[in-house]
Amino acid sequence: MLSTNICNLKLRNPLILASGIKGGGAKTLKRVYESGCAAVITKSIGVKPRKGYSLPTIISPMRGVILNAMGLPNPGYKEFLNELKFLNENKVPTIVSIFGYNKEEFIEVARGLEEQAKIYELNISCPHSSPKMKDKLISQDLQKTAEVVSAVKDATKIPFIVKLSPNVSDISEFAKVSVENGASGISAINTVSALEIDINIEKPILGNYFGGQSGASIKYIAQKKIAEILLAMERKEFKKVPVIGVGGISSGEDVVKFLLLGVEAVEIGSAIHYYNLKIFKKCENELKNWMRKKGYKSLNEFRGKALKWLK
Ligand code: RRO
Repeated sequence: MLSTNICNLKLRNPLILASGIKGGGAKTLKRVYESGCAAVITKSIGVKPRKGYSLPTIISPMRGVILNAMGLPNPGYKEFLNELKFLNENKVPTIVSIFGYNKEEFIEVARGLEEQAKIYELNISCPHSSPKMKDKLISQDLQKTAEVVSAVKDATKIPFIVKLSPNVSDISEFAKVSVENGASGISAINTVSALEIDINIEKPILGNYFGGQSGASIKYIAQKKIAEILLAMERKEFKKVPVIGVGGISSGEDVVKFLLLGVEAVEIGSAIHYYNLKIFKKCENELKNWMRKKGYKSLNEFRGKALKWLK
C-alpha cells in the first residue's frame, strides 16, 4: 500500500530519517530503521573528523521552532566506513549524506565511501557550514553547485540526490543545475538560516551565533519551495527526477500534503525531538487511515494531485 522507491532503493513506506538527527552511529541508525522508517540518512560525512561548533548547538525558543548550529560533527569518512559496513550487513537501507567545502573534498569522500555506499545525499546546503557565516554556501551559487555536482558524477558511479537550500530566491534554478549535472534526485529543504538573541547575556544564543531553523514552523516554506521545483519539472525546464520532501513534517497529514504536491518520499527530522522514534509508526498509521478514508490503495493514486492547482 505504501511502497515507493528512490534511485532503485525500494522503500517499504515513504518515510526516511533525515540527516543529522540521530547522529551517524550505526547501532542507533539500525534502531531507527527498526522503529518503522523505510531508510535512514546518515549525519553528513566529510573528509576529516570534526567536533562541531561550541555549545549551545541546539535550542528550541518556542514550540515548532528548533534552531541548530551543530557544525557538521562527524568522524570523517575513513572512520565511518566501519559504521556503513555494519548497516549494510544488517540490511538497513542507508543513504549516506556527504559534504565538502569544495569539489575536491566532495570527490575524496564520494570515492572514499564508494565500496560500501549505495546512494549519496550531497549536502551542499548547511546554512552555517562556514563558521559565523563568513562565506557564501555552495548551494547559494549556481556555478559552484554545478561544479560540485558534476565532479561527483564524474568521480563515482554511486547515484546521488542533492539536498537544496531554501535560502535562495529561486530554488528551481538550483534543482535544474543539479539535475543537468547528474543528480538522480533532489531533496528539499535544508534548514532556514536563522538567528536568536539572549536578552540576559545580550548576545546571540547559539555558539556559532547563526544557525538553521527547523520544526513545524518551516513546513509552509518547504511546501512552497518544493512546489517551485516540481512546477519547473512540469514545465519541462529540466528532466523529471524524484523529489524528497523535508521540512517540519510531524504527522501523517503532513506526509499527505507533501505527497499531494508530488514528492516521492519525505524525510523526518526535528519531529523526533517531540515524539521520539514513535514518530514513524505514528505517521505511517495516520497516512494509512487517511488513505483508507479516501479509498486510496497506493500512493500513486493521489501523488501530485494538489500541484495541478498551481500550474
Ligand atoms: O551540522 C549542522 O550544523 C547542520 C547541517 Br550539516 C545541515 O545540513 N543543516 C543544519 O541545519 N545543520
